[in-house]
Amino acid sequence: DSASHDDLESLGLLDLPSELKRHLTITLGHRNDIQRSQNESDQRYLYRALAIAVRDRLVPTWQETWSRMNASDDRKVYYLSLEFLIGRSLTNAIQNLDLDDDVHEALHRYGTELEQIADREHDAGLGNGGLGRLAACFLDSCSNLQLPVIGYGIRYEYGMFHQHIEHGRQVEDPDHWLRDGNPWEIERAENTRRIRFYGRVENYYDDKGTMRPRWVESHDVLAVPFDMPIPGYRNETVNTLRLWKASTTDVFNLREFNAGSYPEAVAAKNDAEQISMVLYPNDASENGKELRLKQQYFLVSASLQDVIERWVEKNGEDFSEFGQKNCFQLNDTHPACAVPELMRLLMDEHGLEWDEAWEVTTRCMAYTNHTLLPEALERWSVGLFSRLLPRLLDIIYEINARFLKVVDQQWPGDIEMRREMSLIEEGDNPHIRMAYLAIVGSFSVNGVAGLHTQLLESGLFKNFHTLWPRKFNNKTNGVTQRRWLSHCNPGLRELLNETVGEGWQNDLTKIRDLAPHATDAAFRDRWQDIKLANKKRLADLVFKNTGVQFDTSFMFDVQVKRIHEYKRQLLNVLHVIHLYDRIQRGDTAGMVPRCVLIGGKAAPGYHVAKLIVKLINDVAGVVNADPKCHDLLKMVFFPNYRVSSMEIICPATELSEQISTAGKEASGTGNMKFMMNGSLTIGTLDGANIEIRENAGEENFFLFGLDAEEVTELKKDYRPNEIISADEDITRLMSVLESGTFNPTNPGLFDLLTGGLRSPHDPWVTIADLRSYIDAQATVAKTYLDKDRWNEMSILNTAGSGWFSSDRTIQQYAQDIWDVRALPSK
Ligand code: DL6
Repeated sequence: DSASHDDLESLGLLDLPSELKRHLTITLGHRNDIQRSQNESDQRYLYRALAIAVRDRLVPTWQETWSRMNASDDRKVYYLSLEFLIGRSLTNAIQNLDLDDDVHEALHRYGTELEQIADREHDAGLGNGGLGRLAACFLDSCSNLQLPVIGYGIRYEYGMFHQHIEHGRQVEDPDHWLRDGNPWEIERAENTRRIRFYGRVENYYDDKGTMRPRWVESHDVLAVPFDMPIPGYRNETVNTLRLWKASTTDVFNLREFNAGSYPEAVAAKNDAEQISMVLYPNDASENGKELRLKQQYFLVSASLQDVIERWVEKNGEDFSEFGQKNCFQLNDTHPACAVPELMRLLMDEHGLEWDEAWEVTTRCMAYTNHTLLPEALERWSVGLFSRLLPRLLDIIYEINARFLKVVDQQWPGDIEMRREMSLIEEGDNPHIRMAYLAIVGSFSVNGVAGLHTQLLESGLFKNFHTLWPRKFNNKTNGVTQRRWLSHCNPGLRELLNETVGEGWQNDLTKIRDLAPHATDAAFRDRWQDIKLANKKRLADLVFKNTGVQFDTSFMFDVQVKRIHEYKRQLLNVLHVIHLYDRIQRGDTAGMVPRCVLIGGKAAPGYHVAKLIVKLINDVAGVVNADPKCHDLLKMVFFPNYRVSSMEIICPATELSEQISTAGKEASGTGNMKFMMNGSLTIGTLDGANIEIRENAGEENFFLFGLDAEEVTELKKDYRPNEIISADEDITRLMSVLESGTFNPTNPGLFDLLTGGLRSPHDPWVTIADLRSYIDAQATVAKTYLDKDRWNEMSILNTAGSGWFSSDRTIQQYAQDIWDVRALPSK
């Protein structure tokens, strides 16, 4: 145990097997004597009892870390994010506390194993994809590095929807992940905050006779915090993720009640609670819905009030050092209201003047951009803002007026520049540009991979970069090797421990030492055996979920991520159709048997993405039913892809598909998980793929396609139909697709997709990259036939993955942006 035996005893804790029994029988009141039971209900009880027993062991360190942080005068960081895609907590906590042996012993008495019990935990799916999972990896790294960082988010009652497939189509089911309770959270009702909405702004005279604005007649909602522990790796540190739940205010209730409107009072409760009811399931398009803006402001206001209250408790009303001692990292523009909200709190609640408040605010706000897609850039209608957050709108107008003076100094008399850079997009229905608000209010703006940051500087935010070049910086994403290698790939973990020592779990640069072993034949065999065992595990899961039997001697070719046109799952499908067509024609020389797995969720309102899911399923259906394909090709759409499925998928993958249109994927993080686990990448020069290729070595990466500049150039005169007719393979595969092979009873079903591919206006230029992709896939096949070469390349990919640890990313944030140091435990 991480705490010593004496420590545990002094806290009244017994050894783990006894604690498990106690929680099972006393805390949860379980009636049966569980003996070798495999019954579902017993296993759920066991999960809950074990989770509580493990959590109890985190609590003392958690309290100590919190006090250590509060006592310190060093700068602190708050990671504000609408999403934290945590996944499961039990196995993570067991690993970080080094409790594996105790847990094994405790469960042995009930005739079961951790793997089975861990599977009973619902994923905490409080995020859509990359952005939310990045936040979770970052918190893990902050704890690992003992940095004083608190995560702030929303405790959604319903997380990311469950996806199931009916007749090849995605169907969404609500994800009530809290239905069996959440043993990992502790409610902190004493830190409840009050959040205002609606109402109006009026002026009044304060005690000094100065006229000041104030927000009145607001409808208030309460924010109740629930804390989740974020354990560091065997380092006596447990940081906090504070998630806010919305609740009604008693006063609001009572007012209605006194007026004799009991039902209305209860309805009001519902109204308030709606704010934290459900996660918006769009990962790459803004929403514009009032409830979404409420969520954003709710998170921001509650979190800022929380930080300010702790500040005032310690420092009184002196805010002169607040900016130096606190830093808020805005995870995309979703929490960008933090800029005007901090101004409001400092001025209206704590009496600062504009200039002081602005000085403080711009010293502590930092903004991370995660997308170049124009449809994902948030803009809020001024009308909605003025109704919902009237006081914030006044502040935004004032920020803008002052900012436009700066623009005028830089570009005197340039009206067009003022229009372009204004925080308000003018027109019949004016909108607030949230990214611009975040840039103006922050001291740091960063992109998430080298190419992405370059494109922000030279494109999307060019004018801002010209004005403030030093605000901009790059922080290439990373993922935590503790979840994405050590935990999910136990076979490889043991081999790495043996080969390079255990230090890589804390310092992934050490994994470099693996490289010399790539040429050792015996080592390569062990490497391949581990992959094979992982492939078996995945094949079982695929069979359980789809009924399709994957052959583990085939190459496992995988693309898992949100379904989006720019990520080009369609390109992958076109290649499968090409292979299918070759098999039909008996042209199979040099072909390597493949299992192609595609998984991911489509936003419920994204029609084209949902049609892509249908196409994948229908192509898979035809391929898997065709005896000619039996020895050469299998395909599945993996349903309900989520964090816990990736933990099985990435260790088993041999070929990682990273095939977005160059210039569109900001970074990608799945690409890094695959690389760590020894997959080879087939990919474009996009996002972090570029850095993956540099670190793996060009010869260990299958590159294809146009680069970002070439894509821009091509779009001036793009003629996909000419490309199709000039290429025999492509002509044939398009005709297989368009002749209804996959939709015999529903002609025209996929016309929207094929029409898009053939359109000169296809933004994703899929056809332009198809030839190059098919050729690169042929090189993949050829390489796979040479087992030694393939395993060598695989080892060199893992060996080169040190750069992609989120520990490295977080060290860079800590040094270059946050200016914070570790707070070591005693
Ligand atoms: O930075 C994390 C992740 C990147 O790896 C992906 O490339 C990017 O698509 C994703 N961005 C979003 C966009 N959301 N918004 N806004 O999820 O961020």
